[in-house]
Amino acid sequence: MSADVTEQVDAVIVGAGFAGMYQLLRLREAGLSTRVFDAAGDVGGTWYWNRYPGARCDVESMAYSYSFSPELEQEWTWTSRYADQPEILSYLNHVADRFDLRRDITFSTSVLSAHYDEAAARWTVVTDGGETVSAQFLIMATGCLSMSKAPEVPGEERFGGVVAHTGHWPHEGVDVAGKRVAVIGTGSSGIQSIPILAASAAEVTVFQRTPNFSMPARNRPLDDGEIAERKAAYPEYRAAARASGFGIPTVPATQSAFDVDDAERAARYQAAWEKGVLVAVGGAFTDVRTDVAANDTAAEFVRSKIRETVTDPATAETLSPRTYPFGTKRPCLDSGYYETFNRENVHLVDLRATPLQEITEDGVRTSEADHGCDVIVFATGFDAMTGALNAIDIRGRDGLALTNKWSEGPRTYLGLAVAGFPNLFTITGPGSPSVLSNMVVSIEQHVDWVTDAVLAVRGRGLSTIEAEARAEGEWVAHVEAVGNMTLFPQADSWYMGANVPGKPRVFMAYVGGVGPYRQRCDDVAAKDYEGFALA
Ligand code: FAD
Ligand code: N01
Repeated sequence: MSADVTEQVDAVIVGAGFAGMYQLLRLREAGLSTRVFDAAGDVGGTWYWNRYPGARCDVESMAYSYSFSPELEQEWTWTSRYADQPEILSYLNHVADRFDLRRDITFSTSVLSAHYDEAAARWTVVTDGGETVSAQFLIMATGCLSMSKAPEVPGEERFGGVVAHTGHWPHEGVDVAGKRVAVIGTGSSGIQSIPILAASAAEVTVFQRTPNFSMPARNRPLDDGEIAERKAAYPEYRAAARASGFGIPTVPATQSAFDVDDAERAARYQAAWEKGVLVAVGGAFTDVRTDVAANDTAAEFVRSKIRETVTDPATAETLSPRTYPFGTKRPCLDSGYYETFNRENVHLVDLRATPLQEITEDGVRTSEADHGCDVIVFATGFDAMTGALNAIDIRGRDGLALTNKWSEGPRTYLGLAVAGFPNLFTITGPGSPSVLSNMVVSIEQHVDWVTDAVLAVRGRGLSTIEAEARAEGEWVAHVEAVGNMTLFPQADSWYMGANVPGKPRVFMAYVGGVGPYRQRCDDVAAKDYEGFALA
């Protein structure tokens, strides 16, 4: 053991959210000594950090949960269709307790670097807690949406009031009662928090750069009958989720938006709207995600709903997305978002017309006015998919830095592994369905696959598994080609890296579908890890 190394383990996992927790369980069951590190003070990942008012899932709770343990599935009972953040965090705490996970997790500790030692065929992992751990395998469960994006507005430090980012909301909460609140950003986090903030603040001013498409969540308490029914049918339900396009069982559309007349089309969209399901409107016809004209029928349907809901026509128009196809920036499920703009204490500022200039001592300055406020909420999102990975000094063979390898965009084989970085795995990494799916389904699939791969290496008395450059190149080309068959590349979205200045513009998720992707991963394993070198 080198002088610096404080501990030797079989595996290090970075992150203790849904992914890291399950990965720990699987490796522990397989008999590997494992250490987990998380910068957070406890388990939960996303659900530990995102404590802003209104935070909740938009995949139904009974689907957005682990499937690996039938006992866990049966003993946990969700109270509402879309659980709020405290309930999801309670669930993850329950999982941590039930499977005694915390004993292998070190909290409040960031992994700073991970360097591959070719001679030893091991990773050397350095933390800000002063530990240097040597591990055969390194598994990055660092999250796709865990690195908050800086708001890029000058002057924050001189603001005299309270500043909070939705992505790392203060644990003690932010008291907005009777206060003037500025919210910057109208993605999912803004859209979830604005109605709740408006209910208790004196004034809420929403600073919108790009309007988003949002649909009513129709959240409600779950009743005993439907809970019992789903619990009884869990095996079939989970199997359908695993085989589906987005990790949510749906009946696929069979007709183009232009196979039906205007009245029938409107009726189909209305039926989808009433479901309160994220993928319903986009899935109403076969071509909404692939054809601009078909897409515009869906977009116009949502815009008509905004006009129906928002009483001031000018505000309704400002809230109506017109610069990108429906669904190419992630749509939202909301609870009373558009209605909130009918309140007297809520104001909308269009940053396209009057750009944000700076934060002052007293508030937010645009090109047109000073907007005084007591609290600023940055709902400005994340450096998604690659942000948390690139923040760590990861070096593979020959000292190659991951940031250099990915300087023109992430390159992976199956979103699971990177050529030149043996024994390193990324859970829901770029190039996998990840953020285009019910992420718990994708996380479980990755963790199971990685565990099998690790056991294959060890079971054969070998040391390493590494993606081959050729297989990686073919996969990257395939991910791009499938993405180009959709409208996704047309939007300036975080899927494209467009929300972070200087980030390469690459469609980072795999849109070929959760079911087909799973099959591909299984085939690769069955063909003796085709495209990987085992040594
Ligand atoms: P995370 O939960 O992000 O956990 C990653 C962990 O890694 C974090 O705790 C972080 O602190 C830690 N970490 C990162 N880097 C380091 C480092 N260098 N050192 C130490 N620790 C590190 N997905 C859905 O499918 N459905 C939903 O309804 C849904 N709702 C969401 C709502 C919000 C508000 C957000 C932000 C995301 C939502 N998502 C949803 C996506 C969500 O991120 C995933 O569903 C899931 O929680 C990801 O789990 P994870 O374990 O992969 O990553
Ligand atoms: O972040 P976002 P988010 N000046 O990037 C604006 C998941 N999630 O945290 O679009 C002014 O979507 C930015 O404007 P623009 C989900 O996957 C799920 O809301 O770049 N404005 C945008 O309006 C989601 O997609 C839920 O022009 C600035 C907003 O800030 C993902 O996490 C809830 C700006 C950021 O929106 C991210 O969502 C929450 C600037 N400098 C999150 N910088 C559920 O409902 C950014 N903006 C389950």
